[in-house]
Amino acid sequence: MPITITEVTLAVVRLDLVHGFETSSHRKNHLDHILVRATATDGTRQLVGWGECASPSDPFYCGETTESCWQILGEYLVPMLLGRPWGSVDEASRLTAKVSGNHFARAGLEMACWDLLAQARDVPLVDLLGLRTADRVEAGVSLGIEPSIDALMEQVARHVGDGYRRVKLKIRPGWDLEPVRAVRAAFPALALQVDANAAYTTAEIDRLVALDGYGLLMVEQPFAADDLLAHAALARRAETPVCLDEAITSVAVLRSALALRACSIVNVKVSRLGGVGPAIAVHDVCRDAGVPVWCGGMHEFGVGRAVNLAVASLPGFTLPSDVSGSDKYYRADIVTPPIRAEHGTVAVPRSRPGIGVTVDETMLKDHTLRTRTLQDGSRR
Ligand code: OSB
Ligand code: MG
Repeated sequence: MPITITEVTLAVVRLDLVHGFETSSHRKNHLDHILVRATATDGTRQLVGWGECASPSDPFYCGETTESCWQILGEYLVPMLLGRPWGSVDEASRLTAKVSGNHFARAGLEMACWDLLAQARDVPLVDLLGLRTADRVEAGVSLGIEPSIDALMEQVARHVGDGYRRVKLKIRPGWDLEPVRAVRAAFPALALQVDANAAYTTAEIDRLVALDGYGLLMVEQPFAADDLLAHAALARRAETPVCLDEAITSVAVLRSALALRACSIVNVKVSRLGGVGPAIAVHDVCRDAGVPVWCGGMHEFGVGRAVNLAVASLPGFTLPSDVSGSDKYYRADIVTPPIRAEHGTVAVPRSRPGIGVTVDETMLKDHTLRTRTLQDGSRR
């Protein structure tokens, strides 16, 4: 039976980070994500599916913001889907295909569709995605820029002490060689990688080449999102593998990046790509090309985190993810059961149909800044 969404409630939800997070572009102490609650019928039962729009509030990682997602979801994506039956998430996505870009907004609604479909079929989401999925996902941590090397070393020691076996350091020109050298000296065997969030220009390429020799797993997105040739130039000169994050917005761009040899590793993010479907498509192309992938994150709350875990369980995800336990980020999450790491791995939710976590309505209410409900009549 096809699924028809009859009502959607959008909620801007704010959670404070336990530790402020600074990247090459800015610092943040809390996140405002939009939770998407979709009520639907599959002909016999009423179902409720959840999605999370993990857009940053500011247009620094990409052009989208919480406010742009609120606008695009409320005025376009949700009205285009309300009241229209679909039999697969691919079909649901085609109903909103006229909306170009806006991947974070799109991903929030698409996730809710996957949750609904998995519940309608009575299976955990992971069972809809593919064969040979893993039960646990190797998780690393992504650590922000700190005011001092000492403060950074304290963060690294804490997370290594918690059992994480892979650490990613945020870098920018001026905060790169020194922190890498210090962490490498103190943790000679630690799996270590760096992420520049597009902070470098090709004039600074020598600094990046100088990272060779510290045994890094990869350098992630040193140059601007659209500058594939700059990444190809670094890949030719450096031994450290180049990984792309912001640059990979679609399978088409991925194919161009691979053809230009701009990267040898890809960070797959459900939100950046516009949902689970596009993330799987990127995974499949990389697997066929022999390019290893790993699952990146956007500081997701429990809903998006559970979805990331299902995606990260696919067989091409051979490198440790950024999908750490919720307690790395938040004192309390909005879902139960809580998502936790043990010995640096996180279990893929499989114990119930759908995304595998339940939204705690009290937590949600306590942290909601505003809501908007749309019904079938608001169809576009
Ligand atoms: O570039 O991978 C990134 C967080 C926000 C925006 C961009 C990035 C990140 C992270 C942290 O590195 C990933 C996470 O722990 O969820
Ligand atoms: Mg990144």
